[in-house]
Amino acid sequence: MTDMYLMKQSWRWYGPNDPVTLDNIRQAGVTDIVTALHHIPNGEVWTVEEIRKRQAAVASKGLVWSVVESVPVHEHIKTREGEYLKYIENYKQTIRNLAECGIHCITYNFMPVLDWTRTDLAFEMPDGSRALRFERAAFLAFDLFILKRPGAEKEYSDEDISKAKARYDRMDEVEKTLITRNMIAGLPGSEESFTLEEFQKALDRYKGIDAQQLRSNLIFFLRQVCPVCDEVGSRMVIHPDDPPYPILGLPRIMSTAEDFRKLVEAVPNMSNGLNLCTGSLGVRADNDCPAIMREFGDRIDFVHLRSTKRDSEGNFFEANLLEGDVPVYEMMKALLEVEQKRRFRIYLRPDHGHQMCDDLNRKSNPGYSCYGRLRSLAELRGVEYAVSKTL
Ligand code: CS2
Ligand code: MN
Repeated sequence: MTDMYLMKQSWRWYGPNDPVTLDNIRQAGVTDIVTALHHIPNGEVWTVEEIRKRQAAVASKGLVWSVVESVPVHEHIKTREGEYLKYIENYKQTIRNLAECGIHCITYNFMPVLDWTRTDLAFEMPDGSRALRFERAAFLAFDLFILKRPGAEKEYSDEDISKAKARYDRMDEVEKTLITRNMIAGLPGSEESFTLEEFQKALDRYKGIDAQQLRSNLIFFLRQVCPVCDEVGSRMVIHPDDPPYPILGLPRIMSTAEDFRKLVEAVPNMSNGLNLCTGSLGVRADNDCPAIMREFGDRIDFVHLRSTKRDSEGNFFEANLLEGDVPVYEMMKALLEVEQKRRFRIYLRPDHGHQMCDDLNRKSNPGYSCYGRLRSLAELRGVEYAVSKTL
């Protein structure tokens, strides 16, 4: 297999506070680390000194920090107000500083206010492991009866509202507190957390910003930063919306292949890239992830391979890799074919995994415990090995 291009096995590490240590990760057998300087406030420049410090910690265990996930995009850039020009300049400087340190793959997202959203972070699977889940009725109950977002009731059908009311009536105080925390207290990766009041204020900043406006703000941002990336040989890879549709009255613009097509048309620079997350895109039945892999292959340097299982009510949970809706075999085949064509190894990481085995008694970042991701990674290796034999 000397001339096969295989995936670059990577793993997300939240830095020195991550309960899953670099020593653990080394034993997972990956070569590359995906991390971010979470301690630097959104919008500020990541200095070469800070980047080097993290890089040295990773290197001391024989690993390489090659992908940033994420350099967060400040809310002012998303709404194009306030100090957005300053924040864009800072972003450019961070890109340059990362490049100076040899780090060229930069993940980001452009979801207003929230990063990924789940109602339940400990949904019990039949085998006793725990998964992340999005339950639509519970989510609507939060929106309509806990947050009481003005105008929310106009966005849902009568049937939806009565289901949400019934769901709300079944919640005790503990569950109400828990779902509120899951919604607004910041999941790992999202750098923001709010009180209910602050949260409503953050939503209000998007009054008057529809999908078209948000897209134009993203294009504005990309037209500024992509030339810098071109200069220093880096690529911005956008993470898709999760879930891939508008929520809480907020527009979302990176949910489908068509959404990415529009971005590429507006900003054709090759540094305008995609972080293909099959777990996020796969929540929609009309997203064909292997086809997206093939269509945009030369712009995809980073893949998150995980699977979700959806039902007809609009709920979904994060399934075992090989048991969800994502066609993992087809996806791996598309990925390997793109790699051979490009003569390039794409960074691939297991995304969220189940909380299982000893991790059930340990605190870790939701979705980012150790064993569940080890299981996914092992399965991914097996699929890759088998598919590579057929090429
Ligand atoms: C991640 C996202 O855990 C996850 O779902 O894939 O938080 C991702 O890091 C961001 O959206 C990228 O900016
Ligand atoms: Mn992802």
